[in-house]
Amino acid sequence: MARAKIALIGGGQIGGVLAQLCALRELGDVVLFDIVEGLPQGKCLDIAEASPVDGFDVCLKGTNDYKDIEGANVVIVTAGLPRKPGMSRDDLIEVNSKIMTSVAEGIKKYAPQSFVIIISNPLDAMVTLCQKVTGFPYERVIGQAGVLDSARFKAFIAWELGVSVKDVVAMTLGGHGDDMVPLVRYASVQGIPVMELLEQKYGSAAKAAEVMEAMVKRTRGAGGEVVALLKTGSAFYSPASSAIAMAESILKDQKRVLPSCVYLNGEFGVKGYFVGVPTVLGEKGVERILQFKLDATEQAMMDKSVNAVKELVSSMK
Ligand code: TXD
Repeated sequence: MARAKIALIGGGQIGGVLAQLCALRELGDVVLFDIVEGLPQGKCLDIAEASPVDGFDVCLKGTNDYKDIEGANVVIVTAGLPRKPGMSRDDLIEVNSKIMTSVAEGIKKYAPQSFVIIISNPLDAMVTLCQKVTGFPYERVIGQAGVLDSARFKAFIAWELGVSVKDVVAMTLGGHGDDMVPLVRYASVQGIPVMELLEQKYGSAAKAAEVMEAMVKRTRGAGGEVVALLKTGSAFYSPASSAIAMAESILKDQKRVLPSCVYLNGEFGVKGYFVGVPTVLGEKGVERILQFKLDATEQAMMDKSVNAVKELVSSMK
């Protein structure tokens, strides 16, 4: 059976890690595209030369020609500028919209049957634009934000409680901005509410709430925290790992429940916008959106986040 083909558009920081993860996990053959000559070719050669050490059998090809993505099953897009300290994700909209338009045209022409996972910021707007330009069905165009935002939330909870990250369940909803919605009520350690464990640790509900509030705040600002440390760009290891989890679930039909930025048609009270919600990802792409009831506070936070997405999208027109 032929191997799957994964096209990575953008061979920068995230693109390079994506290529390496695809190879290490033998997810499929990789084509890494960038407009900078030599960059994707050099990264692919470098990764391929590690194959005898790591023991993976996949082909890696760096290219500056869209034709090489022909027949890709999954396309992951990181093309675009990253943030610098002091910038918000939304500051990237003008320049990254132009880039995304050309990228989407390339995907439409050469990989018309592919599933597309967008990583480029501002995420919610870039997914919207990519779907518009490609005209692909909604279940085949999704954005990565929630897997990473949730992973950050989970990591902070695990470190706070001194338990394995593997045993923490937690999720964020909404847009990939400072108004994202970390769901405190559903955060658990193997089903045990995190709030209960925090209360035991600190001896009072008030202190537990304070500690949780700090973790929620850190989650919302986690991208910026990394930008402030790196100074020259934004997070790249964790966004790559997150998108790979989504691609793997689609390619292997795992039907994992992963928060993804997807088109909503009334779910969670949102119609006509791409917003982060829990989805089942499988061989058909977005196979289902898992809906559940939000309480009044959560719904208010979700509405605020969705309004930010709406403003962002309208600023693109
Ligand atoms: O969780 C998330 N969604 C994110 C998103 C988390 C962190 C960073 N996120 C965003 O991903 C970030 O704000 C950027 O918009 C993208 C890519 O971040 P990365 O750190 O990989 O940026 P780089 O290193 O600058 O790489 C971008 C590459 C670079 O090599 C450019 O030459 C290339 O994009 N580029 C293009 N490729 C193809 N086609 C065009 N037109 C193009 N223009 C630039």
